[in-house]
Amino acid sequence: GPLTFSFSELKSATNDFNPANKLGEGGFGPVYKGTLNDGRVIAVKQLSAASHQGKSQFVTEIATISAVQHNNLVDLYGFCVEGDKRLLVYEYLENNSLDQALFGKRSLNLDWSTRFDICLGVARGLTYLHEESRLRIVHRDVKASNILLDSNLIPKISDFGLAKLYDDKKTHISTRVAGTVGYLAPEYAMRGHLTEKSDVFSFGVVALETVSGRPNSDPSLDEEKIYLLEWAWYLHETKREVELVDSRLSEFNEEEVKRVIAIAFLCTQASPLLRPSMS
Ligand code: ACK
Repeated sequence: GPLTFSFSELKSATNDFNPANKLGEGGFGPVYKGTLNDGRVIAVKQLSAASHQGKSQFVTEIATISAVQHNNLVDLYGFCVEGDKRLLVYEYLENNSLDQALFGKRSLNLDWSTRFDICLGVARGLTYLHEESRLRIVHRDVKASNILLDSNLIPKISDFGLAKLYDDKKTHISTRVAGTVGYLAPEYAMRGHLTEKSDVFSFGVVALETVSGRPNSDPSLDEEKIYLLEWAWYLHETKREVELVDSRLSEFNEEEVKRVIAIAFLCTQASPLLRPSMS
């Protein structure tokens, strides 16, 4: 399980939370790069305002990540609770987030097969959370900025502060919908109806951002955007993220993938289901 760290240990690891070591601003608060005495490079997330909600996300994050382990989920080394201070300590991932890799100032030049491998890794991580872990977990905030890439560009799902356990036999209705606009499954956004399929929808959006190289917020996304959302919807309905990405898509070239997506689009055209992109 995760270890406890003292505040002074994390302070010295990050050189007194030196702004030069700041990686960015997460949902929780600032994230710093650091090095522990044993040489491990870490990312330290600091909960900025110790609000009630922040504290509960902090606990959710620790409880959830401690209970799971998978090559496509970020590894939590430990945490620190001292007075009002709350910090989380993760393995450091050298290539930052998928969002940065795709759309950042120093975006990476990702070839086609790397893009697929990233989608596949995210799909595997999610499938593990949904079906293979001891707990059954809905992440609720799957988005490109929550996917971190290691030195080999292996994707690691992070940010479990909004995660929820779910039970197939019950319908979970959230009174407070959490997540990120643009990635939210329509039935969840509109009716608070939460199942693991909400993550599958978000995954579809991430997958198409990864494949198209364009953010889903890009207003100039034309037909591709329709494909994107239709594909997301198709994945969501079939809940077969791994099979689709793995055994079907990875064997196709770019043109063929567009065709697969177009077929999914045609299939869902006839459906009276919600049309997330066009409503
Ligand atoms: O997109 P980024 O460069 O990658 O900016 C965000 C920022 O911190 C706020 O979340 C980066 N970040 C978060 N966790 C880690 C980590 N474990 N390793 C490396 N960078 C991280 C993230």
